[in-house]
Amino acid sequence: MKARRIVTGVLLAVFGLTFTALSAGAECSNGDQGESPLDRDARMQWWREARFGMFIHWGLYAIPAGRWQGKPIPNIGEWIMDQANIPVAEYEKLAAQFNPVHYNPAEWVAIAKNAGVKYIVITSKHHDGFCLFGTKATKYNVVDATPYGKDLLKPLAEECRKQGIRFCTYYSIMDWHHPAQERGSDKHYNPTKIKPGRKAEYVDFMKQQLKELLDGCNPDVLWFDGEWPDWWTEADGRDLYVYLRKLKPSLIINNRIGKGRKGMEGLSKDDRQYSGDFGTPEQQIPATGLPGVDWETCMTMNDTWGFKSDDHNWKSVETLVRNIIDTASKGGNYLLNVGPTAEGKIPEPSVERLRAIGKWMAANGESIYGTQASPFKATPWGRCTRKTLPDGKTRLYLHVFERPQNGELSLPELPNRVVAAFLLDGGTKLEVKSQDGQQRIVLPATMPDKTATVVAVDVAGTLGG
Ligand code: FHN
Repeated sequence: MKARRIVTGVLLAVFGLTFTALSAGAECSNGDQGESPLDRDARMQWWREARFGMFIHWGLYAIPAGRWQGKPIPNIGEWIMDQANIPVAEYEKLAAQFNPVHYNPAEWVAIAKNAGVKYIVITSKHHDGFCLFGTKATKYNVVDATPYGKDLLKPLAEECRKQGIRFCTYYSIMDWHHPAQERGSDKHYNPTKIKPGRKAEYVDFMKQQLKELLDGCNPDVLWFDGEWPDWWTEADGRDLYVYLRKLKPSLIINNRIGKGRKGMEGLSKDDRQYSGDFGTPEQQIPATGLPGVDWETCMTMNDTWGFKSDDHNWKSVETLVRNIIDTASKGGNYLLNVGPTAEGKIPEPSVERLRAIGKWMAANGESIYGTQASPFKATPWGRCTRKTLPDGKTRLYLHVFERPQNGELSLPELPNRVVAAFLLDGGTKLEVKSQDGQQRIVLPATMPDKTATVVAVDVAGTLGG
């Protein structure tokens, strides 16, 4: 064990320096050698093109579902152990009640796929320490500790592969159950402290579980969280990043493996100096994207990540679709959460919204998938994304939220000549006028899709060229 730590230490010292040097040049270290910008682009390509993922927060917390000893517990459902200050021995008893008899991975993946989702990120172990996968590192897992008695992640991973969706998984560094960590205060587990002399033990525990997850489910992304306790450092994150990328060089890892998150904003211009491949704003969409920084915002559909029986504050379909558009227009990915019930059902209000999102994505997904950020500073009528077509032309996708009073879209910042404009859904051609040196697109009297009507605009040459 000690020898391994020395080797890791040396490895880190080398890669740590390499990583910093490389990240200054916007690359990341890749196991045994630096990663070139081309290699990084190739590794990130599917993720950048995907633009839309589904988050799944599932675990023992779905049993109390926001209530404890008959009382409603405030805040997000998956924090009930902390918010109700439930003793570990009491909370552990939930495992004996966990029996998701209605869990149907094929149904969950079909719901996601029909919504236009390209990747799923499911919790493998949240802060409460309960593992949704079979693990030799602890008995506190769904196989050993519940009447259900089967791994929950492997069948979902297999279904994702069958249906052409990328499987990814979430892992919390902070662990309210592991004996090497202790509660932060009398009233709260968060943020945990590491017990003296037991950090290496816990890091080894994590590395064992993460290797089990890679071997068992082969996730394409490892989505870390719970990195904020002060006993976890950026250097720890970098060591873990190098360890994981050596195990799976194509793996993508978020910036919460280290200390680069910057609160709920999730990313900053320094993002490339920290471990991890993408920034992680949470419950917010940055005002603008950050050139050269990959990022993904994660958001709930109501107000909680884990299921709460009394949280009915569901976002409208219009809000959810416009969030996808807004995020893509700034060069980011949108990770939309569902919190399944203890029985294994995705709540009906979530299913209804995902179905409606899927309808919009089926007609307009071309304007989201594989697009880059808007070239315009201001688009008062909505949002814009863009794509380079195989013939080298640039296609702009103008997502009209509010039809301008004069019925025209002006493109003052566009020096390129518009060669065609049409409604993406259905192909109806639109008139393009040039007036006072500005190109203007004449819109139909009523916009076919109140949520967002997409006007496709093909321009000659490269933008600004
Ligand atoms: O504390 C967690 C929370 O429960 C949830 O998992 C979110 C989702 O990104 N992450 C943390 C809060 O930032």
